[in-house]
Amino acid sequence: MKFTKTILSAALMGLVTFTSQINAQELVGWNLHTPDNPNGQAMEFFAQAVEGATEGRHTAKVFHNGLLGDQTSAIEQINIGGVDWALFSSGALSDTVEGFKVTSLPYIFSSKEHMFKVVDGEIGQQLSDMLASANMIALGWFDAGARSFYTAEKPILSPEDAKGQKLRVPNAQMFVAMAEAIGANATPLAFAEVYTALQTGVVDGAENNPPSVVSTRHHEVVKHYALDEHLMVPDVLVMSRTVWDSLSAEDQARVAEAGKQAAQMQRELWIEDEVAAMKAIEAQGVTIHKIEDKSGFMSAMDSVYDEMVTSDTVRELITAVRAVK
Ligand code: GTR
Repeated sequence: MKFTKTILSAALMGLVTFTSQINAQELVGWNLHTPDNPNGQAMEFFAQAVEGATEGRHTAKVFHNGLLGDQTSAIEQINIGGVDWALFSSGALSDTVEGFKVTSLPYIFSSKEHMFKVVDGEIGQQLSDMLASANMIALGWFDAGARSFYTAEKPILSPEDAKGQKLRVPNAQMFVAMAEAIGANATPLAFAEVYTALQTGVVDGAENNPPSVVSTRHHEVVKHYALDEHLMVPDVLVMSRTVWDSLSAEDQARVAEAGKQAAQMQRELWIEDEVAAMKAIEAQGVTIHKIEDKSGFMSAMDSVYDEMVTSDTVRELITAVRAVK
């Protein structure tokens, strides 16, 4: 990362004041989450591992809490050099990299084991190749749990309950299609804006995994969490291909190993954090609704497939994902 380049792109985002902390040699990392959540911790680990493994030839710094901008702009920044490495959600990437539509489809994975088998295997490699064409090198797949709906007044226990509710979704076509499929009023908003939107009643609810509900304190401003688990969208740790190409082959191997270790660490921390988050949500007085029969949600979301699956590549990938046992 060249200092001037960082200054320029940060200036574009109105963030010049923060960049004075950025050292000329440092690889700038973008994280949407807090430093102490599993993603933040694993990214800190990665930053240190890169420095250690390359004997200081490369150093890395993570900017947490979306300090360098929201996820949509961070994806653009990786292309223009404002961000060197980042943790992105498959969902957020689905508008940019076609294959990520597949990992962002409702109920595409039958379990967490299925999801990891897919992303750690041949299909994950195919997705990595697609990412590389979009100037990103995949370094590790992180657990992002399952996303479920949480609401201020009426719980969403069936698709009918969502009708007319204003639900916040991330800024990607897939999420909008998903909310509309159950008759909700989809309201795309950046992650950082959701707390206030819930608190002031701009939206009636949102959807996310338990650790994100707690780290954003959304559980303080809702009453119901209905576990329909409609989306299991893994996150992916990426490095800008431009930066990657500038590393020696040895350093690339070391950085790749650091990415693998960071993913391993994150997956372990995530399991503990998910349990702690569910306890915190309950302790806050939010009613947790287990949904044993998800078939109503599943069939309602069939229409998302009709809308989003528009190419043979995506169709073939879906068939391949379903064939992984
Ligand atoms: C989180 C995910 C983020 C982002 C966020 C959101 O679970 O890790 O990448 O998608 O949800 O809802 O905006």
